[in-house]
Amino acid sequence: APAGDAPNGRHFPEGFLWGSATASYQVEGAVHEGGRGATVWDTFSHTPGKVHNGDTGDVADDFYHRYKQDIQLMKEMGLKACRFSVAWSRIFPTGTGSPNAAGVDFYNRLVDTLLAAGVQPYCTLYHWDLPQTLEDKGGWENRDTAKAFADYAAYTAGKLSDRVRHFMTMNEMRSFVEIGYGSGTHAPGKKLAPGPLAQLTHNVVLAHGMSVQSIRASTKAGTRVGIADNATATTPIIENEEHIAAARKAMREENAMFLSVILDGKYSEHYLKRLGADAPKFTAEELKTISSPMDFVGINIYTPLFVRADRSEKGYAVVPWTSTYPTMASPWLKIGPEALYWGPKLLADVWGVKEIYITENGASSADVLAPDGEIYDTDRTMYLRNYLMHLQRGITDGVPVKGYFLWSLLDNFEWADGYEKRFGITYVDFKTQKRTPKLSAKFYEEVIRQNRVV
Ligand code: PNW
Repeated sequence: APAGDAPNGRHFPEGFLWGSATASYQVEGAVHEGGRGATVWDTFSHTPGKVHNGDTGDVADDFYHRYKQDIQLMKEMGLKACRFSVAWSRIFPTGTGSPNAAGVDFYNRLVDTLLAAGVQPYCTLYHWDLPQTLEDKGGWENRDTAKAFADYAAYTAGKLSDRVRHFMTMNEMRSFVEIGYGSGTHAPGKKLAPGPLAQLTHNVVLAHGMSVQSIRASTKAGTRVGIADNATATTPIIENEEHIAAARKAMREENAMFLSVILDGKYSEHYLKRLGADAPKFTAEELKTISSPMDFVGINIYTPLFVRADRSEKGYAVVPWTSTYPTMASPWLKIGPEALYWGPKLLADVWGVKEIYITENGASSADVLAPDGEIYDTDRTMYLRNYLMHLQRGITDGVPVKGYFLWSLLDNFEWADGYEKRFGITYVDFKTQKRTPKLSAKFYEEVIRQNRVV
């Protein structure tokens, strides 16, 4: 080991799965090719005033045509795994009905190219690009959407499971529910009242559970099914007994309508009490479906939620952000490396989860080209180094994290922020589609090569 090494060497276990993550609408482009149907994000991004600068995903990173070169980039960086998502409307252009062979072909080629490059494919079945036809029938407010999702997921996973071992049902339920249907700043841009929003949330977790079952029924034995949830990473404000106990309670409570109902098979009393007349209607049978056992749990972690002990009935309180708290280029992205210790640790402690992946972690920065043509994103590199230190600390303490997917391989369509916020470790010139690995890519490559935080 190099001189000055920490006693434990900051090493990761042998075989640790280093990866990167992307999502269909954010990178693919080619929205009118291969028989793809329109999605809520096509509609939303083409509605004036919804996305920064009027940007759309029409071209994005043109990944649909450039995936081979991009997989070559992954290979050069030494990536062991790639998390990608399937665009539902490439497989079923109107959400249901007959499958579109050209769509399946694209993902077949993608998976084959990844495998040939020695990169393991991890497939997400829903990363927010709902077919527009389904939204026209009520979207996630309509319980039939849950059935349509389970059917699409089963069909797609069935086609890929001879080569793809890991499937994630959904990405970040809280984001597309609360931002898409609550505040309305993401597609489809609705602002539902608390009652209908809670019922929609219930349909979403039900869709997840139904798809866990349908994927199991349609895939090869040994297929592993999980989720990529943005579980709120409750983090003790000070690491002592009382605040850690508070963070533990908060973990269950703050995730009540998403991961907690999935892992507990019931809604917490506080959640139902807090909603009162707005609480969702559900049956015992549905709760059973929602909590269908998973093989692994993936969590996306960017920011902690600091909590402290208090004497309230809940036993904890959320600590508000100070106005000077450091953030990355996105105002919501508060820097809190401890979240990558406490998120997975509480997942393991509270629910006994035995196989955890960090399905996303990364940062936006104001990347600029230096005169020598390089991008020295020292802030993103600092961010990654510090978060990875805490991930390593957790694994050393026995937290069963098997892999880490950095968001993102490429700068891409950052939803309502358009192309203004860059999350890539590879810079993309959106005029020429030229890719330039940033300092952070070189840092990550070295982390992977040495299998330790450098
Ligand atoms: C995640 N917030 O989104 C998504 O899974 C990605 O598609 C996205 O590009 C990435 O993180 C970076 O934003 C989030 O407001 C969007 O707290 C918004 C929030 C969190 C995550």
